Amino acid sequence: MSKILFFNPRSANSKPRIPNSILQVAASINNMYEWDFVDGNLETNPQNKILETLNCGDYNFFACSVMPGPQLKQAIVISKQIHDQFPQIKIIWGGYFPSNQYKVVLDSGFIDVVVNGMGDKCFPELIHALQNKLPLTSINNIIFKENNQYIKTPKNEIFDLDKLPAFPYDKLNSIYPLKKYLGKTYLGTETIAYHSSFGCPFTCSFCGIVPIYNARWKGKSAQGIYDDILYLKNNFGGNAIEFHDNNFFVSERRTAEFSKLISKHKMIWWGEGRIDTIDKYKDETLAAMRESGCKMIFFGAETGNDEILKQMDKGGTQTAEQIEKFAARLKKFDIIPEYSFVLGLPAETSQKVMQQIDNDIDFIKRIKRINPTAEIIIYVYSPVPTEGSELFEKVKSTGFNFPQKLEDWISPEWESFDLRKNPLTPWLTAEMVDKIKNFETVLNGYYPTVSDIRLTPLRRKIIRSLSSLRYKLNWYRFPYELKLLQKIWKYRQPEIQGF
Ligand code: B12
Ligand code: SF4
Repeated sequence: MSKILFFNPRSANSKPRIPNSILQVAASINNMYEWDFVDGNLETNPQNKILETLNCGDYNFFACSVMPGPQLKQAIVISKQIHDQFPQIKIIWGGYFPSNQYKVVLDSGFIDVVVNGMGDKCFPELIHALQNKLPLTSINNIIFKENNQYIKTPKNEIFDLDKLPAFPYDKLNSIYPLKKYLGKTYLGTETIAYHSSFGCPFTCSFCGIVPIYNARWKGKSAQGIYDDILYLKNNFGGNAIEFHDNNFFVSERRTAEFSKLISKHKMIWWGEGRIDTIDKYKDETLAAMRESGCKMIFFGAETGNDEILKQMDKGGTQTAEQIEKFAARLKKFDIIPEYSFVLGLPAETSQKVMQQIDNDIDFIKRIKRINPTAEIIIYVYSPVPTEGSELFEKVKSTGFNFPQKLEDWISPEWESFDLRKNPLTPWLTAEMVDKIKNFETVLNGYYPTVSDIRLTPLRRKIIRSLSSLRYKLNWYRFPYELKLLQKIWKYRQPEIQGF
């Protein structure tokens, strides 16, 4: 009987979250195959731990979850070493990075199969087929290479989440105490990470979800979510919930039902949603959400430019005016809107790119005037290969190219690219990138994020008064004094590390 070793590469420097990607795939084979798990977030040397585990000779599969960014570092180095040292072990990658970048992954020569999107049904089928040397072509949701051709099998619809097997939380707890995953965050002292839906009904042209789920969304029932949360809370602890869905709030009915169910437990909760969706919610739903513990919601505000919004937000109805009004509306309900902006999109001329950046900076300041509690997250635009989208075609026409070799993704420049901090895009000059980053530094100084729980009131006061003149006079250049303080105080940026 062969065994599977799952690996979750390190994704954050602190506060490990419940590894939902691994739990969900492990649930699909839990009663069929033996498996073990190594979490790079909880091991000082995961490479040694993995090699030692594989040395026993019982394992035939190494199954790794990969999202863009720092996870790639351990994923690439360790997978390559396994391939060299244990050539009989099949290496399977799943998650957003291999699903979107399958060519570079399969061309590496050391990854055998990519799981494209949800792994629940295909993973057990894949293990069975590989074990018995059966053809893979009849298995949906996978990509592999045969005779130098990429074989991309058809996609399944999103599964009914209420019918999928329960997560093996107890087994996880026997490997790593589950308590270790319940981090202290802005939301609570023991924060549960939960993922309650797949996909998204929209098709924003910059988004890595679109190529995988093609504007489909399916959510677990409110009762199902509630039961899982209660199971975790009663067995392992938890007083807050961080919903990891791409778009938690698609169904107002589900949100309202969940709010009603969870309200008696006084758990603070947070999720990601769309402004144009939640703006349609009834006042009573918003009130019930806040009453039940929904303290903050993350929104892709993206930009204050209606023309760009249209270009980005195909199928959506979001406008600059609505972004402003909605910030004011949420203030009435005491829900903090966490608005994320994407600056530095391509335009016909360099002047136009700079103009867009300046306009967005003004717009962000306007939002802060309307609702000073609004949290602002700034990303520099990093293209995602959404083949055929208007925006991606525009990007390609500027000569932009993704790395051609898997190892290149872990070079420092591409790592920063993944973190949407250094775009490597030909239309953005150093001056533009500096302007965005310097504004971000000053903004974070004048309005430090509430989600950094280590930042004491005194530190907040000091950094706010230090950045006050800069912020008011629009003087963002060379904010070295603020950068230094943020470095010394290890200012936590929620866009990179989460809460
Ligand atoms: C949690 C999370 C984080 C956490 C990681 C915490 C941790 N666990 O250690 C933090 C906050 C650190 C983070 C950071 C980033 N993240 Co992140 N993150 C997520 C988030 C919200 C949830 C992931 C999750 O648990 N999903 C739940 C599971 C059940 O779903 P799943 O992963 O899709 O798994 C299914 C399939 O993909 C597949 N599968 C997944 N893994 C595997 C493995 C195997 C072997 C198999 C067979 C199948 C398989 O099967 C699963 C079950 O069907 C996702 C959004 C999302 N909704 O998934 C974004 C997401 C993955 N992140 C994303 C990004 C871009 C980042 C950043 C790079 C962004 C940034 N600018 O800072 C950073 C840097 C990453 C890093 N530090 O490594 C993007 C990726 C998009 C893309 N272009 O590919 C996503 C999709 C968010 C988004 N909407 O844009 N992230
Ligand atoms: S609403 Fe969010 S998750 Fe949905 S397509 Fe747009 S950016 Fe992606």
